[in-house]
Amino acid sequence: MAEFTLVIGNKNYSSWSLRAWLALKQADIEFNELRILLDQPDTRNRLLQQSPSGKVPVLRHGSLVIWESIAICEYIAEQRPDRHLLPTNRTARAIARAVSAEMHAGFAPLRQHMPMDCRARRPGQGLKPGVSENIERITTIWRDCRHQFGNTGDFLFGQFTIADAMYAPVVSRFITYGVQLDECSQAYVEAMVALPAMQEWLLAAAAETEHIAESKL
Ligand SMILES: N[C@@H](CCC(=O)N[C@@H](CS)C(=O)NCC(=O)O)C(=O)O
Repeated sequence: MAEFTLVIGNKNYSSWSLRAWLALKQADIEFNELRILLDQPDTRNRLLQQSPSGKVPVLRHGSLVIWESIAICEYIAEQRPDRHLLPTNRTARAIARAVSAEMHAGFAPLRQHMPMDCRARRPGQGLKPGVSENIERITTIWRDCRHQFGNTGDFLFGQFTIADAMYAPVVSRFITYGVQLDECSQAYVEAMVALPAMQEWLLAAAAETEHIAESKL
């Protein structure tokens, strides 16, 4: 029995779950996974049994219950300092936290009009008001991080950090909605998708059989 349990939603749809799950995998932490299907008659009750906020993801570590994906990612980084899920350089660490918080708090148009649906391919759809501005801002963040901090690897801060976990669902969305990207952002998307853990999530999402209507996401 692993020390950690992560409560998640459907892998195909639950973007916030992906962030915490990927951080755990990249930290090389063993964990049990409890999946609660979203959009079912008993979803609300099942979520409330596990999660004080009634949302996933939730991480259980002994008697400690942590909700909110960004808090979970920070906790995971603290549990495995040797995995450097937060950059060791203070400047890089501050910016990693800033771009992670910006993702956690923002980009509502993108999240609303390009919901994560890993299996789907909807090129050209979702470009509703505000979405192009979100894409522009996200790709600016990606390029800036890659240029300033990325020279030791393929990720935003070189090696994989919690900032990459926070942007992982955006990577999936850009693929689903066929978003045209500059060379640097496209290379970043490809590096993220090539991660074995990301492949594992996408394969599991593809094998799920539940369908949630786009309008409900
Ligand atoms: N701010 C939260 C957002 C969590 C969230 O909205 N999770 C969705 C699934 S991706 C959820 O649990 N929704 C409840 C429901 O669909 O009933 C976080 O960062 O963890």
